[in-house]
Amino acid sequence: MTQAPERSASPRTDRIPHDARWAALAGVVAGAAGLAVAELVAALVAPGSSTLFAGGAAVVDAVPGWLKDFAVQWFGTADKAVLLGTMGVVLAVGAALAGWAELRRPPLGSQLIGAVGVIGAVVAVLRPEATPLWALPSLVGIGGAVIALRAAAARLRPEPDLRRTPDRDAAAGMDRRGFLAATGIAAGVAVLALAGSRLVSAGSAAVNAVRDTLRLPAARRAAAPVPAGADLEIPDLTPYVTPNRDFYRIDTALRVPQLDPADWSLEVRGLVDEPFTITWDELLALPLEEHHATLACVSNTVGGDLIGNALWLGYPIRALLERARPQAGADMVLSRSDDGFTAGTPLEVLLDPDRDSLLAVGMNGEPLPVEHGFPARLVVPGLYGYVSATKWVTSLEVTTFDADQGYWTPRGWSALGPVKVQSRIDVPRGSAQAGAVTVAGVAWAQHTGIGAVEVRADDGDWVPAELAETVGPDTWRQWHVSLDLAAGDHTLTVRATDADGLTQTEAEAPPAPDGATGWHTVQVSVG
Ligand SMILES: Nc1nc2c(c(=O)[nH]1)N[C@H]1C(S)=C(S)[C@@H](COP(=O)(O)O)O[C@H]1N2
Ligand SMILES: [Mo]
Repeated sequence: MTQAPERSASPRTDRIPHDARWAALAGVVAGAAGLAVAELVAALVAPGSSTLFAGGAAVVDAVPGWLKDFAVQWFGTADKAVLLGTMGVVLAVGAALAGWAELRRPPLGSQLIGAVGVIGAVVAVLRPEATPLWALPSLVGIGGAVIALRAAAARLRPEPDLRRTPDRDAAAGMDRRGFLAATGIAAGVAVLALAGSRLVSAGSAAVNAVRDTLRLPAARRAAAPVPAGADLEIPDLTPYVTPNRDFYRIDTALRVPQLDPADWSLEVRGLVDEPFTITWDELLALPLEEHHATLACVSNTVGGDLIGNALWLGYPIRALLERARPQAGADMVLSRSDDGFTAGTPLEVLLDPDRDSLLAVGMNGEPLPVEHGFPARLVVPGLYGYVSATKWVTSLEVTTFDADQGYWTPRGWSALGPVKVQSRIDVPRGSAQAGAVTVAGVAWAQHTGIGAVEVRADDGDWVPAELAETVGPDTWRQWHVSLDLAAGDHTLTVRATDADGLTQTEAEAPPAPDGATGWHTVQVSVG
């Protein structure tokens, strides 16, 4: 075969070694190997320091409030999987483009991948919980990716002197085996590194094992027993106490922090006379208390399910703060999680002797599940989780609202987050039989308590619902009522009034900045 030398500069898509698709594949394989090696190094350095997770965490932090809200509403607890999946697609496309660029305009592709590595390293080092070592995974991993890509691409590209020869077959054909070898080695490294990182992070399975064998002490002050009438046990009605496996989970952690209680401690510091640190064993030796409290997320929409009620075991935050002796002028406690999340809680609320705010270690009779904050978290009745319920908590800093703010405040959420009175219809959903229809649900106004719930069908009169019993004002309350409904389509509406006489507003407001309002309605077709 003969070709004019001057044609050799035109794009050659006819031969595999010159096909941009092979270069793209090399890019993807090199990128995957780099990320896998970064995972492996991260497993040794610190779990959150990998390019993927540090980058993902930075994306989560950079996401504006409305988009976070949107993600939670559309994907719920799958929001993290969606984020990681999207990142995977973006990175794969980027790596393919880098492979192609490396073929056509060397070393542009390696530069692109290298830039991702440098950005990954910088982003990792800037994580709130990072040390300088956090740069390592991205630098080592992406360095490896660059080497792999250069090696593979060089084999797709005839040597410059050969490029000028008319005999391109020799030039092109010679590279094919080398290309496959280079790419194959990179793919092998990717698989091995991933397997290795799995092995090393089996340490995280160890935290689960520690949790499984852990025995928490009994409460010195037990919770008031749940009255028999607190749970109406109506089919499909949310149970009074939410089982741990059904408890909603909301946090910014792409990777659940794995804290071994033996290494955990809580530091109480800031504007205090007596800063101190308490270890796990010291905490468990203190007289623990148990309280039921309903935890709600500010992102919950009207009728939504980002709310749950549990029995918490822990030590009063008030007692910890009193021991540290807050100074005059302080008005906020900034609690910090191992993963860098922070919440700003009014000091006054935490010092209130009538409010059972806990540094909790137990949830419904077990150690906290790892995704709910193991080994310790805060629970403050009456405040939304984002300003109070720090999971994996490692420090309490007494400070001021002027000097500091919690994680969500600069992202468009209110600095103060008292829970708003709300109610939800759980039953019926969809359809019902004509005649007496049981309508039931839950209502909450944590720390104030629910005074009344009313339901109406269509534009009819409000009918008072019967309230179930409750352990106290800090939990939600079930309610039920029987309505006579004729065949046809109906809209049921509920509204609650708190124990202070405040009835929830009909005005609809979105979750941001301080909690959704409006009445929950459901459509029922009665036949
Ligand atoms: N470390 C950490 N703690 C956190 C959060 C977080 O993102 N990180 N989110 C808060 C929010 S917004 C809520 S609503 C509650 C949810 O607690 P749960 O996941 O146990 O239901 O945790 C709070 N504590
Ligand atoms: Mo939340």
